[in-house]
Amino acid sequence: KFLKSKTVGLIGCPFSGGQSKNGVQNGPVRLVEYGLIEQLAEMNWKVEFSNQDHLQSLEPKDDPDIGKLKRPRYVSEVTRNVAQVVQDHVKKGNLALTLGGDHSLAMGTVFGTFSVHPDAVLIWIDAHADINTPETTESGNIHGCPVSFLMGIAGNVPGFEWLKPVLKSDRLVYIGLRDIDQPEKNILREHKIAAYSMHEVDKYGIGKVVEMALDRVNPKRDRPIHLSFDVDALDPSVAPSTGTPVRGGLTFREGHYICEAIHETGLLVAVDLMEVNPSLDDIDDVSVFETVTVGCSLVRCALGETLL
Ligand code: B3U
Ligand code: MN
Ligand code: MN
Repeated sequence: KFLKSKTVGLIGCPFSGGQSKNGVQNGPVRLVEYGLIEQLAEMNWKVEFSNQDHLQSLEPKDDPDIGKLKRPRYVSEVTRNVAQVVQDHVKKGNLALTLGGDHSLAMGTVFGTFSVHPDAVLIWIDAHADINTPETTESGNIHGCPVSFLMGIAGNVPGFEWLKPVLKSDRLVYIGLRDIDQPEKNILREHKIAAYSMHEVDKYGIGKVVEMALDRVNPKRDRPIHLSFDVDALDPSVAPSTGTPVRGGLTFREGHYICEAIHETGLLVAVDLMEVNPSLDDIDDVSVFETVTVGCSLVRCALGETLL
């Protein structure tokens, strides 16, 4: 409905500046090495791949903290660039598929989508709410903050003037939450943001949860959808190779079901797959293999791969 052709703009973003562990910048290369492009081509997608390897060169020589925020200038420059690439694809009617990299990149991807489709909705699949403000963040890691910036509740942070608030609180829904800071809980409540934690997934089942989520933000099923999938939403037994794993997550099938059901709406215009870290210290090859392959298969399901 919103796509002009079966073309996917595959955007590799080797970026780790939104958090403090090394390795997540290698996520995109690994996903591609494991065959993602061929797999999508096999599904009859035309793939326009661009690896944004210039992103790392945007790192400023000097990037002192602003308040608690770490590497603010670097994150801002990178996400501003990513926003432009996503925007170009979405404007052309391509599906924008961004591979991270850490989740601060979603400041760029979501901004890019919403600058073309201001009426879009954001479905955020994550163990974390990533809605800390520069005031509430304890870690100072900006990958814990992108949603507050997108909503315009982050206040004025020097360097982020370009990031106009595009996301209204009733256009955002979370699935998979289980590790939320107290100030984030307050923000979710205050803004009446739709959120389905693992408790609701257990209580209602994933089928019902996805339906309720879509009913909340997209009742007429007429708004374009941006899906931002943090691989740590999955249980660490399924996707261990990520920077901040949290026990009690989505099963393999629950994660895939979400992607399949959102594909079925026919409304998807952009997908992010974030926080795949194939080069963590102390991680074994099997864990990396499982995480990268599950990442590829989530993407395939979001792009229409079916079981039958
Ligand atoms: N809420 C914490 C932890 C966190 C958020 N996102 C991830 N971890 N991956 C924070 O740092 O803001
Ligand atoms: Mn996240
Ligand atoms: Mn997360």
